[in-house]
Amino acid sequence: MKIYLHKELWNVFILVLLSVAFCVCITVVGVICDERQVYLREDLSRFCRTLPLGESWISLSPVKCFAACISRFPETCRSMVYNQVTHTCTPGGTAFGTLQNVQTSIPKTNLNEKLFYAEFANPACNTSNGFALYDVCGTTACLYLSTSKVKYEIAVASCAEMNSNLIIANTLARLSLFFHVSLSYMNKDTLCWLSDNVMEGYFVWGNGETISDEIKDYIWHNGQPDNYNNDENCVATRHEVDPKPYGLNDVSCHIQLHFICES
Ligand SMILES: [Ca+2]
Ligand SMILES: [Ca+2]
Repeated sequence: MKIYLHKELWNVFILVLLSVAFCVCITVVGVICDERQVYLREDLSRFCRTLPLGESWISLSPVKCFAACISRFPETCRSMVYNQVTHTCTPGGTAFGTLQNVQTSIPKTNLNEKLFYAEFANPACNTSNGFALYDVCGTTACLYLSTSKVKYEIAVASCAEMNSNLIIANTLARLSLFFHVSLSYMNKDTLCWLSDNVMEGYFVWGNGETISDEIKDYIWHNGQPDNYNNDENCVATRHEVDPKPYGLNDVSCHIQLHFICES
């Protein structure tokens, strides 16, 4: 794995780090023998957060901090929080944006702490048919945002016709990406590929997965799912009526809503 600092970062702090990055890059390539290229990007807005992976330690720079994080947690390290004053390095998982009820995330309120997250190369995206790349805190997806409302069944079929699928938000990172695009780019209640059509109360994503432990405490809007009128087996965002806190709502599969496809 090669670690680079993101080219868009140009402030003085980052320029100093760039000279350090090269040395650490060589070290990490030698240890890990992995040709993936990873950009290490600072969250300048303090919008992104991450879940801590373990105890903190002292590292002399953010790049060395991330290299040690990758070494200790090769499967799960995707970010770190670095304190510029104390040089404390706290390892983190995949970064994500705003989600309700996430209490254990880092960074904390200390202004000396900065979050850096790994950003992998963008996935292929054919933008000639209305798809485009969207990114939240290093998680990138090729998405089509609907301009009209349809029933769930039609949304699933429409995405399939475009060689894609209705969006699956099965991780914290993908859930925050879905919320972010639904809220910031569409500002509409938006369907995802999740339903309890087969067994009431047993929600299954379009890829066959159930709701994971990682997201089960964050996915639902307050009081949802409620299977209102005994007729709610499909799932959508709920910010048109109630903008905060963000969370999903079970809705009738017969009502027409906007949707997002992912290729
Ligand atoms: Ca239901
Ligand atoms: Ca509901």
